[in-house]
Amino acid sequence: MLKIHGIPRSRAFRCIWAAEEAGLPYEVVPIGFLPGFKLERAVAINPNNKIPALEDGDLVLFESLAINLHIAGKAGAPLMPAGDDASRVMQWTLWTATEVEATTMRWAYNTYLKPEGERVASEAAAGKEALDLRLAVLDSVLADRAFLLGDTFTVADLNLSCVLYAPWMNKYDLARFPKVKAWLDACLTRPAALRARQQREG
Ligand SMILES: N[C@@H](CCC(=O)N[C@@H](CS)C(=O)NCC(=O)O)C(=O)O
Repeated sequence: MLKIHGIPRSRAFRCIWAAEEAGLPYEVVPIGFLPGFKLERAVAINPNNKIPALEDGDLVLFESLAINLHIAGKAGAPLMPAGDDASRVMQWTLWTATEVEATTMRWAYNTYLKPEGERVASEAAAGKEALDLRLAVLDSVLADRAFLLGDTFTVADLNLSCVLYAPWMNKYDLARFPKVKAWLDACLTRPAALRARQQREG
């Protein structure tokens, strides 16, 4: 049984979604930053004292997107394809981590996450400008395919769309990126995504 340490309102949502897509049994160990959940406990499982972390038998992992690669690897194809497509999954996951997440968070912190008085409008604008550059790239890639690797949803789609869930949910202007909008709609309304979102949003 997979143990996902975290709460659905955190990045643990991503790993819950991955476990749902993989169809693997899991339990959520509720460690978090909401009242009643002490984040200090996370350091026992994750040296960064952050969530999520995964326990799978003797294996303990941190980093949500790496956890998702592990979960998808256990499920195999089509979620985690083999051969060159496994390298493409790695490419998109690293692109997500290095190019997309920080720009997304720069926009999100300064748009709705920080208390109103702490938000900096110029930071929000800079985050949006940087994220728009990435979304333009993504829109061009999705011009001739439904998902990142072709016709089939893989963990590459999961890892990128779970990071873009924040703008998608919070009225980010996607009008210039219709392919991205359609792809996000498709990813984030999959049955497994809806089951994970129900835990987070419900
Ligand atoms: N890169 C890490 C980020 C983990 C992270 O920052 N988690 C947040 C919750 S979503 C956290 O634990 N924050 C508490 C803190 O930074 O003290 C991942 O993707 O797992």
